[in-house]
Amino acid sequence: MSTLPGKKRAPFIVIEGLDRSGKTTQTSKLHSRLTENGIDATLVKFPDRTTAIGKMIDSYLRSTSELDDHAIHLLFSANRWELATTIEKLLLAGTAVVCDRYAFSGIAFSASKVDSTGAPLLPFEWCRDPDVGLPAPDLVLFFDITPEKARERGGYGEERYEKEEMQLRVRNFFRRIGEEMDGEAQSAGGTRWISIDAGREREEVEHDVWGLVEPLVTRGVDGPVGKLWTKDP
Ligand code: Z5A
Ligand code: MG
Repeated sequence: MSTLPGKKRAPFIVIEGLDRSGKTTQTSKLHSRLTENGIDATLVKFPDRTTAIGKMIDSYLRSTSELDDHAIHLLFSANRWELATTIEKLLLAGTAVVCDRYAFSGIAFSASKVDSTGAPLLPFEWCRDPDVGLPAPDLVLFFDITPEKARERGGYGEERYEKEEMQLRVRNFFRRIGEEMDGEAQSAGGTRWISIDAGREREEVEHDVWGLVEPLVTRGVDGPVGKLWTKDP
């Protein structure tokens, strides 16, 4: 049951960012803290490896299957669309949604893929198109971290994409997406994008996240859920 005042809906909060930046650690802490404070909240994560589509993504990421670059990109997007109606319903019913990665990872990682000559395999706009119209987050907290700091955290793992060269390109694409979101908050569906220095101690990051999220969940949000990269809701 909603704990929000009047006809307000709950906010959609996304934590995005680079590998090893602490997204999973902090989305989980945030979800627990909201619940402990009596605020209705649901935690979602993309890729959601539990669905049929998610299982295909999982096997691709662990390199146990091969897929065309276009096909895997569309599967990542479809994996979000599978949950789109659920997310919207939760928000309208007063349950805040905390999300670990979203469409921004989808664009940044796919647009960072290059061929053997270093030429991009998938155009940026093509990568964005399938996610146009998804529920728009009210707040994106972008976790920035230097490759050096990420390395201190045990370096990158064993999955596809977890290579430093790729991560540097991903970082640049995230910057571009963040600048565009800031510049076009309205056309982006009303999303606010805030960069967080994720290279600090867990407690410092948690403190900043809570400071940004707490007022939003307490106050609630007016109006319908926005649509990503779409002017009209
Ligand atoms: N991908 C894509 O291509 N297209 C898409 O549309 C989407 C994703 C949605 C798997 O994602 C891959 O899918 C990913 C992007 C691509 N590829 N890569 N590379 P994933 O979300 O499943 O990835 P992950 O396995 O969860 O890892 P991660 O996201 O890189 O990590 P994280 O969640 O940001 O960090 P963490 O697990 O919370 O923390 C990492 C370690 O650091 C851990 O040991 C923590 O205890 C430690 N940690 C956390 N915070 C701190 C601080 N503050 N100080 C010190 N140590 C810390
Ligand atoms: Mg994670």
